[in-house]
Amino acid sequence: MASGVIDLSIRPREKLTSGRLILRIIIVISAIGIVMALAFLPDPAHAASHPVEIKMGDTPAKYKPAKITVKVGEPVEWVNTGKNVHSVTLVPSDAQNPKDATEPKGASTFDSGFMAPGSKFTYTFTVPGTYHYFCVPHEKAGMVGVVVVKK
Ligand SMILES: [Cu+2]
Repeated sequence: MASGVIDLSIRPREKLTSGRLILRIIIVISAIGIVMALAFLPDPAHAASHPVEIKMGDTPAKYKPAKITVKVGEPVEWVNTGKNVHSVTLVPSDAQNPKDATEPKGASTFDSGFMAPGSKFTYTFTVPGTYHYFCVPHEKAGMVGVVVVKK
């Protein structure tokens, strides 16, 4: 970078060439900027190829994070990182509190069933909106989660 700038000042006579060099430097600086942006900001393409992960722990029994926002078609993966059985359930008839199991109009309900420690459950949302789900054994203990799905 710095040496490139010095090279330019050595040949001030070549106006056309220096103009081209300035353009090249601008391109290089832009490329560096893009690389830095990719390194420090979340990359949507990267996020799409790796599911968004939610950990399920025991003390307290919680989803971490309890609330996430994803895009339609972006897979979400729940991992039971605890030693107890958990679940990822959006079945209104199984909920003790109706507010813990809601889905947008036209969306399907889903249920992982009981998940043993170390097991995973993946679900891909196809209808945008807000989903409230819960853990069957720990709903009363406050193990509830929210997924906001954007178009
Ligand atoms: Cu649980």
